[in-house]
Amino acid sequence: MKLTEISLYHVRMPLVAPFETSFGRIDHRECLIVRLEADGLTGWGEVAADHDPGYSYETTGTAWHILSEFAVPLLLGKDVADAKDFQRRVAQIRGHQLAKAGVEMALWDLLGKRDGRSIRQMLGGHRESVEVGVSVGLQRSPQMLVKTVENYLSKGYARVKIKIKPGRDVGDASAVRKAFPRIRLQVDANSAYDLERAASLRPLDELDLLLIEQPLQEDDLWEHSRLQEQFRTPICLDESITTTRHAQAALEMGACRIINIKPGRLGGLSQGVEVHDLCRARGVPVWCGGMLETGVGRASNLALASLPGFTLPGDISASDRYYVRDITRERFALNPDSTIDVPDRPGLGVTVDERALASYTLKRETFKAA
Ligand code: OSB
Ligand code: MG
Repeated sequence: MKLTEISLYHVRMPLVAPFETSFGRIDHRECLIVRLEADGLTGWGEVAADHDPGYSYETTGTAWHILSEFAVPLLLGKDVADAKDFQRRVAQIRGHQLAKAGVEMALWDLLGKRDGRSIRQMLGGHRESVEVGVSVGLQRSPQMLVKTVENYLSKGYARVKIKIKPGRDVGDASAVRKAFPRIRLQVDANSAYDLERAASLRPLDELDLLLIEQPLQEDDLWEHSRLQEQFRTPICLDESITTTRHAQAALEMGACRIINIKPGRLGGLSQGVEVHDLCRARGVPVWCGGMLETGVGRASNLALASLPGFTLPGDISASDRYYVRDITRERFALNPDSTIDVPDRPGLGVTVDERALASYTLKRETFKAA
């Protein structure tokens, strides 16, 4: 489709509650929203980078720079056939997966609207609703954590992930396990440990956790493989897996037994499907991670998570877990069986509320083909 107009929005939205991880605490989330125009149609995408380089080196600032200076000139006025063609065109931009993924998402939305097909259909997803859980940030105390978890359980979430960091790991996880002996529980360290310090996590192996997510540094595939040998609980990698090659290497060297697939971190939905296919062929379970997305990114995650290899619940919670007012007219609700419905209208299947979007926009720029 010939891209006649590309707009970038730098957005900042208040969260319903602060979210704290081993890399920091936020009460607002930033992102970039991408809008593509082609053949009289509009496609929307979301760049999941945040303000600070805590989770990834990418930020809303770097994404703005990379997209406006390098990606837009490669794409504007060009006839982009599909995601593969898009990836070929932006291949000369090294890294910056979150930035690329936001544009690829908008392209999928356009292609789906042109063809009258949902992204789920285009990707070959077979589920109409997907199992989800909730990611709970660090709380002031283990008691507060148990209360917060209880509140989410009462809303119907059947799987809980808690964030951990040194000094707030075994105690927090044990308190939750003791209060709720039967729930599906997992932990996420966001790279807060080194191999030596991670030895203190050994008691986690007795808590019947689904997985331990990203304990070590993101470039430490080898050390994750050493750590996995010491644990019965599967290690799951998030930050470490930014390409299909990394996924392959991680599995070959036993650095993890489960992969968290975030299409943003991998550079796009097409790359998310690639890692899914690789894992499925090897019998490795995957699940869809989250980045506190708006309704735009949430719709994309739901479509991806409808693929058959996503056998563990995703970090895709209901809209009201994140935002009082979202930028899509559709709000995603939790079904009583801890699932969320996958949009079935063409493209992402959501409508952007442009007034809400404008109210959160710090900066906007539109590039038009000559
Ligand atoms: O590590 O999975 C993570 C949010 C922002 C950045 C990284 C992560 C997260 C979450 C929240 O855990 C998942 C969600 O509910 O969107
Ligand atoms: Mg994570």
